[in-house]
Amino acid sequence: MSRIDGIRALEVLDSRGSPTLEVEVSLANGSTGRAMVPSGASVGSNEALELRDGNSDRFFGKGVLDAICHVHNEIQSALVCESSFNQSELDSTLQEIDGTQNKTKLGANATLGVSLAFARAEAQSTKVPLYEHIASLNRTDDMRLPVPMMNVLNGGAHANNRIDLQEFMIVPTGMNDFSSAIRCGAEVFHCLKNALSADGHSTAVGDEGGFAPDLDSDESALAYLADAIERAGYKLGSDVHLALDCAATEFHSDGDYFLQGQSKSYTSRQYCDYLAELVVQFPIVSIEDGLAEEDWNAWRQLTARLGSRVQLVGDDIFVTNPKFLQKGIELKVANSILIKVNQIGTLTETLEVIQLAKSFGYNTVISHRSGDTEDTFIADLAVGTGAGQIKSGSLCRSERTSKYNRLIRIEADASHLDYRGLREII
Ligand code: 2PG
Ligand code: MG
Repeated sequence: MSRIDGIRALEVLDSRGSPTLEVEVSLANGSTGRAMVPSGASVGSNEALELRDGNSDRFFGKGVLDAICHVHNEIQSALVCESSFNQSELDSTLQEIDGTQNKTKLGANATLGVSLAFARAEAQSTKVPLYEHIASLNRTDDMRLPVPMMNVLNGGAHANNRIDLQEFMIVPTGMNDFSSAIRCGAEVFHCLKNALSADGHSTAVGDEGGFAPDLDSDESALAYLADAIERAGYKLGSDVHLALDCAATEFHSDGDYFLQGQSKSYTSRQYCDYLAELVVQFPIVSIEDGLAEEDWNAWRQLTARLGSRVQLVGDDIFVTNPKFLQKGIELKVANSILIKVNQIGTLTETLEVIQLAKSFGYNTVISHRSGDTEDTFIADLAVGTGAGQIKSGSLCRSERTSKYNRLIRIEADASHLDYRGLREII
């Protein structure tokens, strides 16, 4: 419980050079906490609202001064008072003063910045690491280091190439600790770079730091990854597996999936067949958004078909929202959920959806956004909730590696924390 002395919000830049909020919360006891808000490109249509000014004179309409005004006005007047708050009271107050389903009044970027900054300030005032503070909010002692899913090849909305699938990830499932998993990822990343360059492909990187070569098929991208893993001296399918984020909502329209790279249109059923074939061809342990957010029926079929062998992660379809996850649980859709704090807009609601997922045996993967910042909150969130997995992009660009580096630091400081490798996923 803490009394808040002041809240300050600033307009800073994210990794794409677009404005975002940084919020600082000062407590009456002198502690302070700061947080920066991430931003997506392939955005689910039911996500909480990211409030942008729309004033084309500034940042091409992307300014966040209105959200900042909400922090300095409505939010500040409700929270800077004689009362003390704990995290869930603070987050309920934010929800109340917003009063809408999707935070359309204040903006989820305003509420999230305040919510995360307050959590950091409270961790500082109780003198515990942020992940331990999060574990105490979550009433769990199931803290552990997550398995990283590292996106080393970018396509879709995150790159300027013909590859339709958005993320090709490596998952070092056979490592014994987190820092060895990162070392493995970095070694594979460099082998991939050499192989692409030797074949005359570009090694410029996309939004999440993965390479963005203009390859002609998804299979070719997967083959490059498989080859790089072996060149780096690891065993494909035991030391390291593969994972995909298709972000299929992006290429779904009028009921069909149109893959530009192949100039080919698939029905939902044919597209499920296509994914099932990829799983036979390559050691893929996890597929995120294999289908579009509105294609619930096909999601059910895909889950019935692959769900016992492959982790099927719902991102756009669940949008970190208990209401959509509940529907998924009832319909037996997916077996895992991607957790993005800015899809829902407060820490307490994020913790609720993680608890709901775990109580129904769904895996949880904590995620960055394609527009991110140097803020490392999600690293602590992954440990403090015992989420099991994290994806924070590739092994370069500091807004990606900052999360991995924070986890390396946590591992070094807290030798009691467990790391479970493949057992976490399957
Ligand atoms: C995703 C994310 C993060 P974006 O689809 O999972 O990798 O991308 O932030 O653009 O939604
Ligand atoms: Mg996704």
